[in-house]
Amino acid sequence: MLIKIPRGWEIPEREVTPEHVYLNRREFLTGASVGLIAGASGLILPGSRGFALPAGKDEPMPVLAPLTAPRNPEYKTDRPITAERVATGYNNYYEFTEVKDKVKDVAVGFKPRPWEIEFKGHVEKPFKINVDDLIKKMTLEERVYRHRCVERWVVIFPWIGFPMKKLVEFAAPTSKARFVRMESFYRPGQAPGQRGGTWVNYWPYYEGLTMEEATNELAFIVVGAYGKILPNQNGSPLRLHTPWKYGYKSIKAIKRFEFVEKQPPTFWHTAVPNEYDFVSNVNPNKPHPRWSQAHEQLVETGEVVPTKLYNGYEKYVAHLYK
Ligand SMILES: Nc1nc2c(c(=O)[nH]1)N[C@H]1C(S)=C(S)[C@@H](COP(=O)(O)O)O[C@H]1N2
Ligand SMILES: [Mo]
Repeated sequence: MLIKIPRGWEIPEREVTPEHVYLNRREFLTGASVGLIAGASGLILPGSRGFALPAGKDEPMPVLAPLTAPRNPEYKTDRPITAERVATGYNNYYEFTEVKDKVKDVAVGFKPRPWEIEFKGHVEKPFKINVDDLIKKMTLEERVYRHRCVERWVVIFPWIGFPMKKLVEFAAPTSKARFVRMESFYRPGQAPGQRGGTWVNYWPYYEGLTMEEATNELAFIVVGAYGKILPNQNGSPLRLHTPWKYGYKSIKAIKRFEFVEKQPPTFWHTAVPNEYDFVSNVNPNKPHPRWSQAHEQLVETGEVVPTKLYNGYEKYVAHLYK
């Protein structure tokens, strides 16, 4: 089937940068059943299933240790939970590969345990703790959250974890702390994306939040999903999820939390400053420099729906940005 790629959507090779590119190009080039919808506004998104299902239906799922926790009924979504196979098989994790449906295969060699996490900066006393000792100190709960990538794809996750507020309390920051800086791992031996390619000089991945954001009830430290420990490809052993922000804020496989006075630089802002800022709240009215954010697409069904301000979490976070 011949798919006509409209101008404006197609991205010239010279503009190929992280985030988005892969989605935009590959979906159109490989999706045999992809249809295009051109809305009145000129919006163009894949109409029918725009995403290849990551694993063949018959391919067995990997066996992970069970991890269950009571679901917190406060956090509901207007859409069903994405099938595990889809949400754990369609990933952004540039340390491994930029090919979304291959991340899970490339990340099999990653060893998320044993894992030490370091707390430093403006804290009463800097310390390190084994991830499982940390998890034991926390009360786990399950939260169903919408997960919205800046590239416009959406999945709905049943995460297992604990509020980041509890982690901040545990770290005991001093009154000087105004931001939390988070840093991921540096292991070129286990992560091919750290051995070469476009981002070779940028690792490890790093992100940041204000203290108000980090202690907002939505900010969630994730250690499991779908009733199991977190798969490597989704950020094992421990990651962040801030559901009102674009997915790249939700740093995976965190090794360090540092409490700082000044707004810390972030990975994507450093790499592509004009496209990714510190705040990065989901906002349908603020287009990315190269595409609209007015709509988004569910990975599982291909359905295209309007983007919601703060990804639908306005009542929890709007006051932070007044
Ligand atoms: N360490 C690290 N964290 C990361 C990324 C990454 O490349 N490396 N990608 C981010 C992006 S762009 C998104 S959309 C989400 C994807 O999370 P998921 O694969 O679990 O859906 O992780 C974020 N966290
Ligand atoms: Mo993303």
